[in-house]
Amino acid sequence: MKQRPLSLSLLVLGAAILYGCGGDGASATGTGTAGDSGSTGAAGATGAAGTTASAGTTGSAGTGGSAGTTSAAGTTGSAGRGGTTGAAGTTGTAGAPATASLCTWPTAASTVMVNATITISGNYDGGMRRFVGAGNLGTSGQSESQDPIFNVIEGATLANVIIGNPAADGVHCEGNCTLKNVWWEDVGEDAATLKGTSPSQVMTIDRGGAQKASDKIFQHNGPGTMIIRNFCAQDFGKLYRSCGNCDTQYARHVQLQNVLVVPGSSTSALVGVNSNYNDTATFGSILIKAASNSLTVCQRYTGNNTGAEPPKNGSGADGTVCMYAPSDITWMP
Ligand code: ADA
Ligand code: CA
Ligand code: CA
Repeated sequence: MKQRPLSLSLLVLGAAILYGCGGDGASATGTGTAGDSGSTGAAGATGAAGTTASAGTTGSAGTGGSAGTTSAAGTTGSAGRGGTTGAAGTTGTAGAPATASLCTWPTAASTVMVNATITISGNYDGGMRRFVGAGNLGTSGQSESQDPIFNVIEGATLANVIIGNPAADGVHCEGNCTLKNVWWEDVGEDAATLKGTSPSQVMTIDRGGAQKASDKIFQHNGPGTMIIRNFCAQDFGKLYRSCGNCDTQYARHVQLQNVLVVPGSSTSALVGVNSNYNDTATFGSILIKAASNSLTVCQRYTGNNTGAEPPKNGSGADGTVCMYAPSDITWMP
């Protein structure tokens, strides 16, 4: 009769120890704290493995033992420690796409005829539809009097759009703007222009591509900076030109990062800048599908505001206007 209370006490003690062991792990119905960051995230939906993927939203069970399936919610036990390897982040930021794959042209979901310039404000997602000029916009060729298919106002984003033929004067940006995943199948007078009003404005072109530009792809008329990254430039005259003879001239800046260049018969230079107005051009991860030095990477001009044709005054990296190292440019015929 004296042994029964003792066995009961041992049973209670044993259970307490068991509960104690499980106390370090998250209980079945309790909530564990978030796991540590995974050291490597899985690929983002649209890109290669991100080096900076975010942590999984929930950590795995703590290392202190799995939760006892018969335990009650761990009101007294501490939450499980974060797993030593967090789950891969499902929404990790995708890394930059591989340069060699940038000219993978998309298929249009459908085609829209555009009779009058479409004004873009806020964030516009075109759903990979193809927009084609019609009526007054049904023009291509090199006339400078064409209007754009899209006019992107200050702060707006144009995304997931294919511009077909005729493309008229493409896209105009009034100031800060982003063109994300925009593709020009047959560039009109030019593909896009930064008109701009202030030196602090930035036009960012991220992903997408342009082809069949008998002259320029991107035209920079206002002040500010144009960033062209993760882009395909195929069969064109120049990828970028800081206006050589606009009525009002400014220091303009261009940054090229991760660009696949497939030159055509009219390709003369990647970039044209005015050294006398203190333009700058920087280059990184440029892959040119042509023999070494078979085209000009950075052409310097003496610009003017009289409308005269500006003369060339030098080309190649000079450390002040045209900035790149040999390793920034890869030639691959
Ligand atoms: C040329 C022309 C400019 C402007 C520009 C453009 O550089 O000299 O005045 O029209 O093209 O915006 O396409
Ligand atoms: Ca022009
Ligand atoms: Ca133009």
